[in-house]
Amino acid sequence: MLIRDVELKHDSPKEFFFDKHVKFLNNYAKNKDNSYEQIMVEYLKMNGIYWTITALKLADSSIENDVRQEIIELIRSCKHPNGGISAAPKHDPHILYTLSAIQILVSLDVNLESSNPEESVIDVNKTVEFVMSLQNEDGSFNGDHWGEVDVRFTFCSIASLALLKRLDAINLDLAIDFVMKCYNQIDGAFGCRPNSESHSGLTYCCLGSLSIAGQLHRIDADKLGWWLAERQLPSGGLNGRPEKLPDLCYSWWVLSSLAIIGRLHWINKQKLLCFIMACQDTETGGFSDRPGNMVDPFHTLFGITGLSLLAHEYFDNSISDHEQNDQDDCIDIEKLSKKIHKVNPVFCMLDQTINKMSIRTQRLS
Ligand code: GRG
Ligand code: ZN
Repeated sequence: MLIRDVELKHDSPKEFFFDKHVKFLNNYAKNKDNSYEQIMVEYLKMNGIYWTITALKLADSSIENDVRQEIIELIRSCKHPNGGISAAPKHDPHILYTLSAIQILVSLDVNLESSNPEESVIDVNKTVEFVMSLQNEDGSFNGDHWGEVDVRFTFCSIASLALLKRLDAINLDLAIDFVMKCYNQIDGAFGCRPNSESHSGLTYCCLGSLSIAGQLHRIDADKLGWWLAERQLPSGGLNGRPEKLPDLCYSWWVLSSLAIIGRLHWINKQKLLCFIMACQDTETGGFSDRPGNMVDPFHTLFGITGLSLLAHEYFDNSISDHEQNDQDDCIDIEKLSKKIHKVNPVFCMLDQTINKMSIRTQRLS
């Protein structure tokens, strides 16, 4: 099989440039840094705020009150009469941005229960109706009223309703039956629709849906774990599917999938840590998809979430503490676990926040 990879330079950064990343993220949240226009485009605004707020929360950085207020007002102005939420004002509502908006509001501790329309940022009943309207007869979900079907939209719908505590509003059994139709027996992973090529991003969406629904027993975790572990390349980085280049965001899509099925230790932690660290810009802060490329908040979030999973969830009982220490000589994971909070592998939010809301997810061991 063809292997495409990158080579890490000998002088690649090995430490975590914590303060620089927080500064980079704060600048993005305040929308004051004009050097990242390509990802600040309006059609990704709601996602961009979710990536930034989540990364800042994981780095234990407080969100200034005026920034919080601005974000809440933006979400208010992205609400639509059908209950859906758009990426930016005057754009069309879509489930991708609806989930991001809900994640942001939950992370910012905004009270979604308020019955006073003046106080409530979104109308929860209307938003639930929007999600319900997206489900098709075969259990699948459209992303919006244009009708594209993809398991990404299944995950966004299920995760949105789980955060709103309204999972009973959809036919969850049928939704999971559709997810299982996207399961590929041959490699144990999932595609975007039935009979589509397996991809780790879509595998995360399917495992997240199965985890929320408590249906993880329906997959072959060993076969899937093997396919996911094979995503690691000689550089230590991970790709999304065979024969593709490594990309930092797969430190989330692949690692969270492995964490959900209890097989995170099937990849080489130290090699992946070196790849993640090499994707930092030590001058501006932030992470890029591959070493030396332009940084952006999307890859910055997934660099940090990857580090969080490695720091808090990687338990390898097969090697002794002594060997573990030997392996850890490259990057001090112990120090990292004190700087970065634990991320929830299903919701990609602070684990504490999900626990505080008593939202249950299933994990395999
Ligand atoms: C709450 C974290 C979170 C996510 C919400 C939007 C979403 C749910 C998940 C996205 C999952 C994902 C990354 C899917 C990828 C789909 C796909 C087939 C990408 C292929 O893109 P290429 O060809 O990338 O540009 P590769 O790396 O395969 O070359
Ligand atoms: Zn990427």
